[in-house]
Amino acid sequence: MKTDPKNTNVVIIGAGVSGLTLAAFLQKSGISCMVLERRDRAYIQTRQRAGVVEARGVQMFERWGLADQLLGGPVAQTIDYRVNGASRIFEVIGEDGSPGRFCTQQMLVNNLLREVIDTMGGAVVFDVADISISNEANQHPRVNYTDADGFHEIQCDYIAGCDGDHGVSRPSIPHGVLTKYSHEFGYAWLAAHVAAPVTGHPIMAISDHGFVAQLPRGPQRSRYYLQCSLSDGPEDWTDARFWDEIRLRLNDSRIENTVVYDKLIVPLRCVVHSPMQYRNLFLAGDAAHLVPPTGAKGMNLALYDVGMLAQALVSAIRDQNATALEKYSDTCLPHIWNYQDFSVWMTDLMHDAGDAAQQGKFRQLIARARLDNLFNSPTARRLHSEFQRGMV
Ligand code: RFL
Repeated sequence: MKTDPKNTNVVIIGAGVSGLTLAAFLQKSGISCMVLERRDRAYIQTRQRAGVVEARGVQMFERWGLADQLLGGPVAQTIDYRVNGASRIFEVIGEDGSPGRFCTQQMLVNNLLREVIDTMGGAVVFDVADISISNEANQHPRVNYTDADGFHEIQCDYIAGCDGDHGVSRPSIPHGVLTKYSHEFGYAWLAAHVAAPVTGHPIMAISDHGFVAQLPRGPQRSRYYLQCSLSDGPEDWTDARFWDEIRLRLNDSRIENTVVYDKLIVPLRCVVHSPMQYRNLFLAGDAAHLVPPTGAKGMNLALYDVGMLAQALVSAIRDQNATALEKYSDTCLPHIWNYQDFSVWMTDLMHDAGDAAQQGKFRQLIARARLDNLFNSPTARRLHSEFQRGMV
């Protein structure tokens, strides 16, 4: 049964890190919004992904007065870059001294839900289905959806498409408006969440047998990433094979098998959809671009987008000045391309330097020389630190 149209300033599609951050910023500015999420609350509260909010993101949350409510404590960002078992510790040192903060994506999403729903009384509707978008010229946009109560129609001023790579926002834009730019690396990562803490520093390890990383995901948990074939499925990686390969690539026979909670195959690729807007619909986060997880930039780019979008929406709605909104895509894309460049550089470095079967011995030695530069050249070290902090 059709209900009366509801009105709100902004409909946000997707309650991931970008949708919920945007909702928090808009609500703090007195702009009404509504978040529509296809999953249930329990599912999004337990979805595991990123680990650190970099310094740029921390400064953004501080400007909006939400850093202490949403983020964990400062994190000394160090990386143990290992080559065939030999450790070299890289310290991420910022020119202005401000650190990133440890905050898993899951922790940030949980804190955002508490802030948006419980503290600010915001509207987040879970378990929605059949979202359709009407975004015609010279008309208020409308969003239709169904939930357990039936069919709903919302009229709004603007729509934020924060629904990831497989959402409905981007496909609602007519064919030919957006251009997709993409790059495939030709390999994948097996991502596994395990019951073992990182005991020293987070590890990014290069080995003649392929790449492996171990990153912290809580006091007793960590995430391993193992380079694997694009054609592999989780079923190809028994726990026994997984742990044998970790010991081999980390050159450490003392590592013990522990519980493996989940295994996921992530193909490594880059995608940019340009422009990031059409009429009154604005794309943010993974709905607009994807980066390989090597540079740990996906969540951080999503935060960058919604910081820009929130400011632009507040100017347009509260101050009746739409200039920043009209330039939203032009403002975000140079930063996104810069971090695509960093992510490609990191991904090539970490994989070319490893298994020579990947790109050949010549590229392996070039990549190892680049890695030496990170430790021997103050200029290369400073630039790498600033990219890690998101400040370039
Ligand atoms: P999300 O987090 O995917 O949220 C999108 C939300 O939209 C919902 N949705 C819909 N809702 C309504 N209707 C529909 N039709 C819908 N379709 C989808 C989804 O259920 C979901 O709740 O996108 P968002 O908000 O743009 O955030 C992007 C980040 O999640 C992503 O970039 C990062 O997780 C990437 N990433 C990492 N980023 C980092 O900065 N550092 C890292 O260390 C890092 N590690 C990773 C990662 C991503 C990974 N995977 C799973 C690809 C590690 C991995 C393994």
